[in-house]
Amino acid sequence: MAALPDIDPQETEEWLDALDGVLQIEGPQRAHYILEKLIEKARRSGAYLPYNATTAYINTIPPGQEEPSPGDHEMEHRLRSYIRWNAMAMVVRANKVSSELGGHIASFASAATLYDVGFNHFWHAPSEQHGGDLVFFQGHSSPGVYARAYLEGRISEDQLDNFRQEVGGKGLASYPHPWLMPNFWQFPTVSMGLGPIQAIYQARFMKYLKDRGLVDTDHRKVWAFMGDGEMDEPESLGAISLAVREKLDNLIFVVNCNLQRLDGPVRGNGKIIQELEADFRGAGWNVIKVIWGSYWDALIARDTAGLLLKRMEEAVDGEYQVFKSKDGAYVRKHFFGKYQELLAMVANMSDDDIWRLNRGGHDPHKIYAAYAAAVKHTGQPTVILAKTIKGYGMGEAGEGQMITHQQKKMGTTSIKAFRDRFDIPIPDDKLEEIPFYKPAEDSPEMKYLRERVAALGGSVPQRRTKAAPLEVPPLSVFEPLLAASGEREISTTMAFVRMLNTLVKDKNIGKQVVPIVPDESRTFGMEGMFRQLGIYSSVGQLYRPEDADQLMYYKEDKSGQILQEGINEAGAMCSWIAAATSYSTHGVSMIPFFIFYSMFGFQRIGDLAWAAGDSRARGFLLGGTAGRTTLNGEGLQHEDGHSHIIAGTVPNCVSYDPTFSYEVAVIVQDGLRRMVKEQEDVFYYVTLMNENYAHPAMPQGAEADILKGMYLFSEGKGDKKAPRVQLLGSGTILREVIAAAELLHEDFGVAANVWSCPSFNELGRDGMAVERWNMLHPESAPRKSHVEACLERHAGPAVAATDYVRGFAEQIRPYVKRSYKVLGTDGFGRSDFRSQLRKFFEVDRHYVAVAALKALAEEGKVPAGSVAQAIKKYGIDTERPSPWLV
Ligand SMILES: Cc1ncc(C[n+]2csc(CCOP(=O)(O)OP(=O)(O)O)c2C)c(N)n1
Ligand SMILES: [Mg+2]
Repeated sequence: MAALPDIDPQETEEWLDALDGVLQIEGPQRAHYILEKLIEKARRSGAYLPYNATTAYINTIPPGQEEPSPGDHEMEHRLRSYIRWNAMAMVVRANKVSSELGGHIASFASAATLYDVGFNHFWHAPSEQHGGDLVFFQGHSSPGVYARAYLEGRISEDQLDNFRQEVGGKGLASYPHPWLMPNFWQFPTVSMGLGPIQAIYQARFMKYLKDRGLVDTDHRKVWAFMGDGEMDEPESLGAISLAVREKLDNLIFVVNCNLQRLDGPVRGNGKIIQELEADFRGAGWNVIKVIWGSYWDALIARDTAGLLLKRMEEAVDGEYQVFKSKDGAYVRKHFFGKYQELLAMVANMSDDDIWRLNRGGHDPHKIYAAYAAAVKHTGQPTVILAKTIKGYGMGEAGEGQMITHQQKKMGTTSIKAFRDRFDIPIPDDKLEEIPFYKPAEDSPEMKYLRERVAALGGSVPQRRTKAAPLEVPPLSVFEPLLAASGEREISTTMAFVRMLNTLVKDKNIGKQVVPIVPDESRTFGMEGMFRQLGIYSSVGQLYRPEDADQLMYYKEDKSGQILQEGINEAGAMCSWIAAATSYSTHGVSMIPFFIFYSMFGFQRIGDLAWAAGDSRARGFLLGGTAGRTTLNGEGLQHEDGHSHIIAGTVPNCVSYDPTFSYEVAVIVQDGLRRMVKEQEDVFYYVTLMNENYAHPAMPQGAEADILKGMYLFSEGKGDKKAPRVQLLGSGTILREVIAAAELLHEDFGVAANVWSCPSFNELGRDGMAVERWNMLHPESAPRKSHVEACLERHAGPAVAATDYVRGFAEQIRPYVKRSYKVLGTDGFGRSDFRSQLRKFFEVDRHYVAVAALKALAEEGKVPAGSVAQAIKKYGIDTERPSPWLV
């Protein structure tokens, strides 16, 4: 607007007068209608009027329309001041002892009022009357949340003094970690961007639970707090359009716009609030800007010529930061001083008065009005953009300063100024200790605090650790998968889909199953489920699908069970986390199965998988069409040879690479038992393949060893004198291993046992645990790892081959306790026939046989010549470069 000249002010005035008339007599709705009509008319007449998603740099809610807070403002101010003090004190005290542990003061200092208004008036704890609101706290504002819990009597002084000392379980977690404080924190947020995107999908999942008649989630809100710097993470903004499409009016984002991130300003040369307004408004959110505090109201009311607004819009965030790091005189000179008229406007204000001109995010009245409007808003999600000051109250120790984010120390002068500014009743001679402050139990403040907590049904945050256990079907219901497939050739993906089909029909848990797909159902042969279960859509199906006359048509339904997330692994993972933690957040266990291309799983959304571990998620992740050489035609970006390695790094992720349908059945059934019945806080990652082959029947009694990760699949043929070797394998490469055993027997008279190892990861963990125990109990009879227990009665060197990098099977080397050769698919994948790829990566039957012969030759069990003979016989090129180098 500022760029367009006013060529006829009188005409402008006439139009504005007319609008004023409409506003006064008929109200804003009518004015909006007329304006839209005018714009439409202009556009239809061919005028180019670009859409402008930003509004003036003032509060969205004008003073006259602010809903007043019913609270006792004096009382709340005092309590908030104590919380500010204690939050600061816990960090400064910890850093007096040693600066090793860190902590943050400035972020919560800027957000204290934003949290306080929520705690006092909006956030319901789970109770008989209310399901509980869900709050995603900004991770590094955790000291403020602890400080409030301390006043509420939930946390002791001793715990505050053990901030960030988590070892031993007595201290407080650095950030919100359900893993470390399972009764307190609900959502891990500190990896920037994961809070916002998880909050969106949580709000959506609550609508899903309601629409499916599983949980009444009405009247519950999801509140997500985030930093303005955090909004630069693609995850923060990447899913905001879903929130609009799904009309998530149960979702409220609060962006603390303190204009700074860690290194410096978020948008020194621009305005983060205006930029975010355009992003969110453009996506269709209800945007509420809380820029200026009440002390500005009178000035803004007098700004009829719009010069103050012009100055507000001219100043960039870099300048706003500087203003609040200085004083009133500086603001007078450099902000108002730019125009004589503005200087005149503040002429009768003292420098202190000017300094008191507050920002919206520090004004409880403005914040209350924004929150009240947000919770009442229907049909759209709301974002509140609140302008604050980073390091508010820290004074010369950091307020508005570049370094403030990492300031963990405050000198005595700053501490004293802080005490005076917030009126904390601590005498001068005690300041040195920076003691925590809590009013007497029978003080009016503490009574008020208890009343507020009681009115909202209890304390926030709090986390449930268990839900009612569900009855899990016995393994026998999957009988068809345990028997041999005979002539029929199927893939493990097909076996899994059959199992899922049985599960969704189960009368005890069928309804709890949540199949989640990122536009990949047809790839996995799951399209039959579209019609059978329906694809969840909050509006049902507003069109007749193209394939409506087909048996398995594309059915969208308001009570649909499948979550079809589109090409969006991160969003789908967030839906999965919401479902996988439903036992805790909603008190009802759900059983999510998220099936995705394994390459676009852990590698793509690994940080969310890590957060899922922290969240104590329970559910199944299925890496479909897995394996470097098994998903064969897709090439380098698709063919996964390392997702198991990443899965193995998440401590409570149990992962398997099964070969046969009975292994899939045993693993999934036991996973259900552990997660849904026993309520263990683990989740499962299972890789599934698309290679079709015949499946044998389950060997008698193999279940327990399948779950441990290794069992004897077949004994080697040959008499007592035959050289012996132990062959290990997993996934489809196990079939190459089985073939190698045949070759070894037929071509070289070697007796090869074949061990199926559905989980090298679990074998590795078991081995580590046993080795550790033995080290610490030197005088007890040593325990044996499962690998050792399996192999001890079977002589001969061992060879392992998988469709994953060597590191996968290498994990068990210390427990094999004999010569051990490992083959794997290190290197970039590529497209070709499976047989070509297995040869390329040197994991096919011929390489397994050669590796076995080499191991036997090294031990003198076969002549060295037989290795050379095999190389020649199997046509192996000994001079080709290593596959991981080409
Ligand atoms: C993914 C990720 N990257 C980097 C960090 C490190 N980090 C923690 S806080 C912070 C700055 C945060 O700035 P902002 O989001 O504006 O929050 P404020 O503290 O200003 O409220 C950074 C870079 C992180 N926690 N997560
Ligand atoms: Mg910030």
